[in-house]
Amino acid sequence: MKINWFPGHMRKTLKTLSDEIKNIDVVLYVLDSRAPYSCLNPSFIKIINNKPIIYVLNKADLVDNDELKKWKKYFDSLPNSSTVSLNSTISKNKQIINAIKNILQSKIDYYLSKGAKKTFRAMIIGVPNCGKSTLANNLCGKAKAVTGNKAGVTKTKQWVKVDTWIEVLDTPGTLWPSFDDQKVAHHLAFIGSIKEEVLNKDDLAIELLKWLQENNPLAISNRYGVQVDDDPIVLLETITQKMGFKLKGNEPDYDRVISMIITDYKNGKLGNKILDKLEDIR
Ligand SMILES: Nc1nc2c(ncn2[C@@H]2O[C@H](COP(=O)(O)OP(=O)(O)OP(=O)(O)O)[C@@H](O)[C@H]2O)c(=O)[nH]1
Ligand SMILES: [Mg+2]
Repeated sequence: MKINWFPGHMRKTLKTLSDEIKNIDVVLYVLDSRAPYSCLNPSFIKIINNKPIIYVLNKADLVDNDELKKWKKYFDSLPNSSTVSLNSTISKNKQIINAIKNILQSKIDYYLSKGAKKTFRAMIIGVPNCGKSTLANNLCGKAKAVTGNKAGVTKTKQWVKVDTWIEVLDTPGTLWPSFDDQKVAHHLAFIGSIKEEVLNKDDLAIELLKWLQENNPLAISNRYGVQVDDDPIVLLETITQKMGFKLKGNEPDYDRVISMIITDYKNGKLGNKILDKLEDIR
């Protein structure tokens, strides 16, 4: 399955980010903790242009904590940045605000010493569906931005006031013109960052089963109560039989099972192993 998804609106969003960056004090770079490396958009490096970055390892509740700690250590080692891991669906999270204060400390002190009032601006960026709007809502304590578990919910930029001294810019999710590494594309598809309409769902489910068989077979047997076979196609048949999903005429309803597997993974129901591997970082 070859995946590519870079519609015109994403190119437009990248232009918007480039235009906005000059007014931005800090970038909140949101990553889905299930695939933190795959969520790194190569188009962002040039746009960010040396502004301080807070890497937000979001959806931390969906992954194994020990594994995530190793990833946090990796992101902590990157220059001019800090890292926070969190579940941004839980309200009133102060970690990000503290991280912003820390990273902007000298700038904040400078304005304080001048007795000047300054509104600092943070820009939230990330691939589709990683939780940018949820984070914006978390920071302001209100459901100002629309959220949803599919790619491409946010259509335009939106400023959100967080406090007297800080506002954040929520932006639409963006990918990049082509995936050199299809493993990255698959991981992004598993976590719901690629619009389902452009994916071959059969292939996606098979790829996902293959990954789970190799890396977390228990997640499949626990969820569907089946023995995990070596061949993902056989496994798909076994799960279909076990679920008893049937079409008219008693034919097995593979499409329903395929949709179920994809949705289950997206909703964190198929284990908490991180898809990316630290040794794959290039
Ligand atoms: N479990 C869990 N779910 C989360 C977290 N953050 C966001 N979500 C869910 O992830 C889905 C996507 O969240 P959004 O905030 O709409 O994502 P987005 O990055 O703004 O997506 P686009 O606007 O499409 O780019 C929603 O169903 C959220 O409830 C989190 O920390 N943990
Ligand atoms: Mg959004």
